[in-house]
Amino acid sequence: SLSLAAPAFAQGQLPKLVTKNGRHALLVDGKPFLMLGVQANNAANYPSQLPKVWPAVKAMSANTLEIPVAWEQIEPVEGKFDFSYVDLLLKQARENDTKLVILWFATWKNNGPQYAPEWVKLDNKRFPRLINGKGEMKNSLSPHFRATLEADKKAFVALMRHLKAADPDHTVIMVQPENEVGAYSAIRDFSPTAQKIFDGPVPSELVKALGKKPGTWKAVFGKDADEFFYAWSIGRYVNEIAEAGKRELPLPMYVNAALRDPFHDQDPFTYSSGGPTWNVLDVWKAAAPSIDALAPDIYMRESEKVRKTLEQYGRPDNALFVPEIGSDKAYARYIYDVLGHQGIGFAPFGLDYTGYSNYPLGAKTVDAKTLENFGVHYRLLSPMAREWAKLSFEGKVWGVGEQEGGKPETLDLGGRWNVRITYGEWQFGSIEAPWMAKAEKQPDREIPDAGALIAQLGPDEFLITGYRARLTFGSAKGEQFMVSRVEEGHFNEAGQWVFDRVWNGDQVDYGLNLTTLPQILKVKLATY
Ligand code: N0T
Repeated sequence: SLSLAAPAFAQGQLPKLVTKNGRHALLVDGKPFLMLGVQANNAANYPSQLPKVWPAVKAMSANTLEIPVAWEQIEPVEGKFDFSYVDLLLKQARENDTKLVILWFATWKNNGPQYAPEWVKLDNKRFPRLINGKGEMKNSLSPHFRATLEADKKAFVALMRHLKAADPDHTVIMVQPENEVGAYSAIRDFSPTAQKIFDGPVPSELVKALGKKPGTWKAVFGKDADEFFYAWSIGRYVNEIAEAGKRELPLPMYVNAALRDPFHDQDPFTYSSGGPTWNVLDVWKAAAPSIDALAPDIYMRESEKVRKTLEQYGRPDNALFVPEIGSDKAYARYIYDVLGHQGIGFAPFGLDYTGYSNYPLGAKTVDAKTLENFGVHYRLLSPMAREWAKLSFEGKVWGVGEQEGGKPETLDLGGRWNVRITYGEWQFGSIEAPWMAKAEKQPDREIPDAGALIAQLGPDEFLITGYRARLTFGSAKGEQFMVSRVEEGHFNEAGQWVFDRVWNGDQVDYGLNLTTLPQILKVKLATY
């Protein structure tokens, strides 16, 4: 049986991403941690902007801030480093009791080198850009040149060395080298240097990893050769940087992906080719063993697409982590799907008061209401975040966000039991019952915002929580059964379960109605 009691924290332990029996946990202070995160806007990485960031982190009850550190700001002049922003960021994160994920914006920040220092991005000779298949030079640095890799690596190593000294308590829990790597309007680099490598053999590590026969890229991968070659090339480049950084301070490192269509093949010319999209995850796994996770940035609102993406990235060999998701209300309920897929963290993008919003990807405006769309879920989850992370790592968990139209669904809870999840119900009766036909509809149901989480505590015992959802347990084999005890409670600071009351009567007669209140229930089922 699972113990929910948390052992004492071990301070100063290095954060670590661990895998056991195909399940994953991000260990912070030695114990599984659930990241309830938020990512700051792209130009929030300056001392002047931080006061506009922390109030949003607070308002959302986030426990982690993801924020850029730009190559141009730490090495404006080659070889001269300035970590004053990093130091201020660390100090303020500690004061705000918030963990950090550092986003290393360097060679690639979405295809381009805008965040590279001028001495890099204006020196095309020393740091060449790529040439696409049409012979056009694009504003994206090529991964095939040593000078570029060495320069980026040197700066990243300096950053990690600095963190090692300046952050002994590990306020920084993860690092993201680069951002949404890959190239737009180019499948790969076709420059003579690149072409020469492309015409050579596929490296034996990759041939072996994918169970292929040796040969040239074209011979081994056919129509996928250009993209696979580029994914491998960028993967090796990022891996070398991550590996060198980890030699200074081995924090967990992940690479985020700008996604392609999750269901269909899409022309790589139209997305960030070479990044870890679902079709090249195995190439990336082989290319970048120093990268702990490949992580999807989700800017698709449809639950079908989101769920497919979570399946693609949550694998026994890849911890599911969503470092970016759109910032408006429609995305908020996906926290439940991410946790249902045993995700280790979740972070909407661009929620701060620096004055930018990325509609139509995310919200039109970023204000207190926008933050609260996520805040309601974070406030529900934060008191039990450690316990959830532990249950997710060691046991069986399920979770779903409301689908479009409040479509009900039934989850199989491992054989004996199932649970039907319905939305838009009043607490009494059922909207599906004819005698309820005259009852009003629940208000504010146009944008799906509900979700439910279930964790198995024992053969016939479950922990449940959620938001605006009704959970009705059932016997998978049609046995006569009853909900024998429903205990409402909460977790205290030490992670121990505190009993508050037993739900009975109206509270259980029409399923278990999770409302907008932060409710956590332990449910026991029995046959008779
Ligand atoms: C994201 C963000 C930021 C379906 C956009 C998303 C962030 C970067 N890029 O605000 O720039 O740094 O990682 C790209 C989405 C592609 C379009 C998807 C259409």
